Amino acid sequence: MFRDRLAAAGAEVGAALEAHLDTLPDSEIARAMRYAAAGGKRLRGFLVVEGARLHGAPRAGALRAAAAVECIHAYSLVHDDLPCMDDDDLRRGQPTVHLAWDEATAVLAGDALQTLAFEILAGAETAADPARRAALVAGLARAAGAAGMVLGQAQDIAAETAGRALDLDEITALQANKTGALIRWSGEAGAVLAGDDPAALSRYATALGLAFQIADDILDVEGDARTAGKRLRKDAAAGKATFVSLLGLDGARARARALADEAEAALAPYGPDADALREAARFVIARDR
Ligand code: GRG
Repeated sequence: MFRDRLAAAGAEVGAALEAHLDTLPDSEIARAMRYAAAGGKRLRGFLVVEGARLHGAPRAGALRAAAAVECIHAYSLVHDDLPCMDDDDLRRGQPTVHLAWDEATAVLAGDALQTLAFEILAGAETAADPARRAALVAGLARAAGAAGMVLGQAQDIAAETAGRALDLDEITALQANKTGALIRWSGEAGAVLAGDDPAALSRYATALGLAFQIADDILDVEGDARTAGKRLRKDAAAGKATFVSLLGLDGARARARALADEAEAALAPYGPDADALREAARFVIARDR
């Protein structure tokens, strides 16, 4: 079953990530980083590992790339939860880092998770070929920064004071940056590790990323906060335009299904070997957390 496969890969990625965190000197920051990096579905790490398997890249390097993207993801959640951003009190079923510690610790733990990601990725054990390591580092920096995730976050914050709701094209572009860029990098990384063309995985992950975000908007409306491990119904309360507010619940569900189909179609060159990634596309639109 797909959930078991995701859980098994997630445990492996989590163990790799913990091993890197264990190289840090003991400190309150390192403890906050460990807390922030714990848990989660490890979907981005799973995509890296599965892409690497499809392209025959060594598992050890794939686990490093997977740990790196999960560090970036964890940092983004810690900073997103800060009072100056989304001001959230619950993440992955636990108090957010700025409540469990304080704001300064949360900012620094996020910063250090980000730098740890690049330390892991740049390490010689990630890929023997330095050009592949450099491509992964540059790609992740681009995906996480002011051309990707940070830009999307800034667009999201700007939308709150724009005086009008964003339209469908604007929301799609915002989310392609905010959550899509990191998911796309995760999808492509396995091919890059193997020195292969990532085009098919890129098409897959681009559609998957948008489907993931639509599912997140649906979850915000329909989900159970205890299962999701985070506060829900925030979008409507904030008067934010989402895929649900723009398309309606049924329309959003239909769009997510069409994107999952598109993601699956992109995997045609891989045949049945890519079945786990096909199931991931179905999982993403049906998830409850
Ligand atoms: C602070 C620079 C900066 C960026 C933050 C991605 C992001 C940008 C904020 C997250 C806000 C959010 C809840 C977006 C919805 C989509 C999303 C990224 C959900 C969380 O990802 P999951 O479901 O989380 O993969 P787990 O806990 O399973 O890893």
